[in-house]
Amino acid sequence: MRVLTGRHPKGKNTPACGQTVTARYPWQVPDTHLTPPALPRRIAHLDMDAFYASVELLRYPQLKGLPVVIGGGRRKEDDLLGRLRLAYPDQDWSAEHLAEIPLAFFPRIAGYTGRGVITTATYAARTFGIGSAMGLMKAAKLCPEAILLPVDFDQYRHYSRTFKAIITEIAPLMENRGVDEVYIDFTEVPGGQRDGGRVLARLIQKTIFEATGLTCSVGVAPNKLIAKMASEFNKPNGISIVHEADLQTLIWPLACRKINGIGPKAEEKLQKHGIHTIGDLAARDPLWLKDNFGKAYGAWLHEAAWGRDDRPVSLESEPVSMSRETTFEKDLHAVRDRSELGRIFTRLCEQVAADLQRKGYEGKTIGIKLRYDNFQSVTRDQTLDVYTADAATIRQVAGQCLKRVDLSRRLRLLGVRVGSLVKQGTAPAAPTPYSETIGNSSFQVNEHGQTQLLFPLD
Ligand code: TTP
Ligand code: MG
Ligand code: MG
Repeated sequence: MRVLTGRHPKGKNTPACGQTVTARYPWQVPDTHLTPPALPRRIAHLDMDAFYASVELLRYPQLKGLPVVIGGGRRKEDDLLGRLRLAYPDQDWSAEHLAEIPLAFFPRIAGYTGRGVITTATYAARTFGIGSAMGLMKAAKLCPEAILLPVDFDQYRHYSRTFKAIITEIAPLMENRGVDEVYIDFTEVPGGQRDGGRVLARLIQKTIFEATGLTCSVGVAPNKLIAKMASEFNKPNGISIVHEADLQTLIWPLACRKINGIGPKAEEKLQKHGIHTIGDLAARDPLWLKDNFGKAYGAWLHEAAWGRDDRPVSLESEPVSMSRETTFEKDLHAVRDRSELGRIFTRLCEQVAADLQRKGYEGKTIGIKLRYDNFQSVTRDQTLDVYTADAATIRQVAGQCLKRVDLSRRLRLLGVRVGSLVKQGTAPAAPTPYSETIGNSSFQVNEHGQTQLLFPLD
């Protein structure tokens, strides 16, 4: 992985560009230490606004300003057009005419009864309290008039690649952080220091918008940790500039949860100790934090609260894990719905294996995730001695993980994950069959050793 530290790239003894270094007298040693002082680090975090929904609005501009939610299913090429052809057979309803589809033709969420979940919602829908990860049925109660569109990952991936290519044309030091966000090292880029980085942020925003019609929000700060928080300050289509001196006024009043790395569990524990804001956290003795949250995490909490983070912007970000999960149409029971669960489980394993193979990765930590009918979630994983992208192996090991969870409750979600990824073919030679440890006993599993899987292999 190539890593950028934001230091000035010129060699120490390199004269500044265009400058001639001469010694008038032999005893005068030419001053070759003309390297300009290192520039202060300026790191941007850029995040697209309501990304999936905004991409949908590009093809259906008539929905601009309306509450729209994305989720519930995958887009089948032109459900809508098919219905239009039936309703208005004398008109041309080819794909170029999507912008002419009358509003009345779009499906609403009113009366939705499935188990679908929202991936994202337009800002107009968010004013009703609708947001990512919310069940569509709940959203239907909050805003029955909201328009429901299915997901189209190919389209989102296309725009994801497009906006990232635009950024690297302007500022080459970019780290991919997912489908709709990146970190960018502004330090050395023209405009990256002007007005704290606002000039460059504005240029990038404008160029992305002109090329795609999509808006984004940018936070520019001394490091990734603060930049990530700052990109949310002025969403949508906003720019926020944060300097070190703004720590107390802009960062300390925020909830601890705003720090990327403080999840719901840590937040709950912090709250139990009366720590609500980042300022509360900064005020705690670092030794107390270490005692209560563990040495490494406690130390990190302290540094984060003081806005310190020197992680570099790395050019390539490798995926850490790949997973597939599904929420069932109705809750399923491990015994009563054994064969259906088995089929779904096998399909998830095959999908993860196909994802790994398509992208050229293999992994050795295989895990499962369950969500019960009471919404409680559990995960289990197991690490092998070998790296794999093989569906049957993933299925076998994930099946072992399933034996370690309570299966007396009904389930609403099942997921399979493969982690500790490496590029295919780069893994060190593997020892013999993998072993797993349950409690204190370690045993080998091989082709024939696998006895009873929870769900039958079909
Ligand atoms: P986000 O950047 O978190 O959200 P967003 O771009 O929709 O909205 P915002 O303006 O607040 O940034 O996520 C990017 C995309 O990832 C989002 O458009 C849909 C998808 N996503 C999910 O599928 N499920 C989720 O729970 C979240 C949070 C996002
Ligand atoms: Mg976003
Ligand atoms: Mg995002």
